Amino acid sequence: MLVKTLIAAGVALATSQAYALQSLDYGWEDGVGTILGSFGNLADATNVSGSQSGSDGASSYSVSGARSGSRFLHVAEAPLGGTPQAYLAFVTGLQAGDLVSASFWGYDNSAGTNPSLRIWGHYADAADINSYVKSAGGSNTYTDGSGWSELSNTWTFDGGATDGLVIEARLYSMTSGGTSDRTDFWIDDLRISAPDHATIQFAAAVPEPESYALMLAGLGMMGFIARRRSHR
Ligand SMILES: [Ca+2]
Ligand SMILES: [Ca+2]
Repeated sequence: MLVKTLIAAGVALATSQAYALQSLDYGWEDGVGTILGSFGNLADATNVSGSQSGSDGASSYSVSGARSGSRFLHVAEAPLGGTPQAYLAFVTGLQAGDLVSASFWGYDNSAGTNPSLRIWGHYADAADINSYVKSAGGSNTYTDGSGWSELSNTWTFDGGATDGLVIEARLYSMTSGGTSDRTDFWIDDLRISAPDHATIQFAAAVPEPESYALMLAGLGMMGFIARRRSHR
């Protein structure tokens, strides 16, 4: 499915816009990264490994481990309410007509009923991932309940309002019959494809505030040294 999508994108590019595609694969294997942000009642984003168990809203259920590699993402909806969103990636520097494809795998052992996951997106300003501008839509397909299943979607950037696209995992919990005010979810193997001129951010690529401040301080010092030298 993804391959077909990329081929279709390639054909579209060949006939209209000549830019190269970049793609990113992230499977949480760094053991550190989680998500870039969230909306709604999203709780306990953690980078996990090995067998995990949690609540499906009514009873305990478990996953034997990562879909690939050894690490994967855990998130929860707690307390239940609305449709929480986990921000998995932020694609910025986009222009009208750009194609962005994204996919990830979600764990789900309840076919045809919640809990389930979907892939969705919304527009935001590149300077602030929390600057919701408007929905970008997504795929109406849910995780299929067979264990790990893949969710994917391709967006054509409309470019009218802003220059960033946030890729979301949307969490759907039991709406009736539940006994717990919490549902756990697991995600692995994120893949993003975007034009070369765009920037793809995901959780592991964001510098810690401390190291980022040090980096800025270092750049400032270099500028100071350069200025001093130019005065000699
Ligand atoms: Ca993984
Ligand atoms: Ca389900």
